[in-house]
Amino acid sequence: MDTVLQDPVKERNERTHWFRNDRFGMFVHWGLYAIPARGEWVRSVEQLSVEDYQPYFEQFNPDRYNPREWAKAARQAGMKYAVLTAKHHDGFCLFDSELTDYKATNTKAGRDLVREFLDAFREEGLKVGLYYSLIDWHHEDYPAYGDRVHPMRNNEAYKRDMGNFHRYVDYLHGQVRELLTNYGKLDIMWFDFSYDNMAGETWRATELMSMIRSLQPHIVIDNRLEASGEHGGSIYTSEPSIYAGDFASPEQIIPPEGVTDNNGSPIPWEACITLNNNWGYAAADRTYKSAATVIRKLVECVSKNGNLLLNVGPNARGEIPQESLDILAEVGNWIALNGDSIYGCSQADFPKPEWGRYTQIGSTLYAHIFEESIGPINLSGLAGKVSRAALLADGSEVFLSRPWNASHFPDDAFVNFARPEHMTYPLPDAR
Ligand code: FHN
Repeated sequence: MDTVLQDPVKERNERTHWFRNDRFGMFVHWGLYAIPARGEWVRSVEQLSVEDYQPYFEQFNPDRYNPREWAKAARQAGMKYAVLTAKHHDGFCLFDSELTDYKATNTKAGRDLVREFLDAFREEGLKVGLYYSLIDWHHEDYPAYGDRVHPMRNNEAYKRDMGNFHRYVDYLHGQVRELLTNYGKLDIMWFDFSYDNMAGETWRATELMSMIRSLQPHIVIDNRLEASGEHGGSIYTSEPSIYAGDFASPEQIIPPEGVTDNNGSPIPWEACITLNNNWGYAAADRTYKSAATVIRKLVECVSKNGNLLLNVGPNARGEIPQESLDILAEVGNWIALNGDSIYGCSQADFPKPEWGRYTQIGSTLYAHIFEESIGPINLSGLAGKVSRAALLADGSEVFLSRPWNASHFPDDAFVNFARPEHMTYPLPDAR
């Protein structure tokens, strides 16, 4: 019987207040897989044995790793928090765990990459989180044979007795304890991922959550101890389990209507999205999203009560790809002018207009006009509900009664026009 919290929704809302305010974070997928540079699933996709993968451990030496530069790029992009892979599915630990030799401090790097990351991002004023993979392709007690996510799925040579799986779960709990004990205050714990019968109590999740809440009671946790992404889990019910998590984690998509529980009440959620098509560094993948696309995705998330966790995949020398840095800088230029329409904002009281999206904070409405809006942009629907309108970027007045075309506005990906003192509408009870 899963333990049901006294008032889980109230507790969740208190824990996630900062998270629902900050709206925009950086996801960082980094590890040995940056050397083959074919994405973080390369061991599985190419069915590489532990021995095949070992050269990457021996070579790993990110001589250009300077997390302060990463943190500056995130801050300047308008990101308010960041999550780093402390251990991904390949089992390689970027932190100095006492429980394994398969860690960065035993490579030529000789450094605790997690500690340096956390220090740097805190110094830049961002909140910090760690991603921890429940799946572990390296650990000898993690199931291999037949497990659909293990690289050597049906290779008899890798057939193992599930009988020792409890030793892996002990290891998992022990490493989470290390991360929550040895690295200061963490703001997010990002577990990844549950599947088939590998979920919930298979990870001894009740015991794990009790330990987490005792060590860092404030920490915000995703829903993947129980599920994966936006699929399922008791977070979608009015009685979430103790390990339901604090936010749903749709991946590579923005849910059409946002995320609500089975009573229609909004649930905190965060869409995690790659800048190109890979989480881990993939040298050949140049299919980067434009800054305009990123901004619109951020606006869309916020307009539906959600967050955007935008991923970068640093290379084997420890550098974020220049393409990613350029996009982040351009997004940052937009947010510097328009951040009021993102931070602290949520879904508006008005239905989505055909020419873009609304975000709202208190009685202030922000209208985001997407440039592909065709034909006149009719704002008259807001007349009588909004006192005045102005371009957020330069404060210039916008007449609600006048039909507009997107070309009337600066050639941003889209423009906002609002300002607390210019575009307010009477509170519902004052109408
Ligand atoms: O398998 C992982 C994948 O490598 C990546 O870490 C994403 C990020 O959310 N999570 C899993 C796929 O859902």
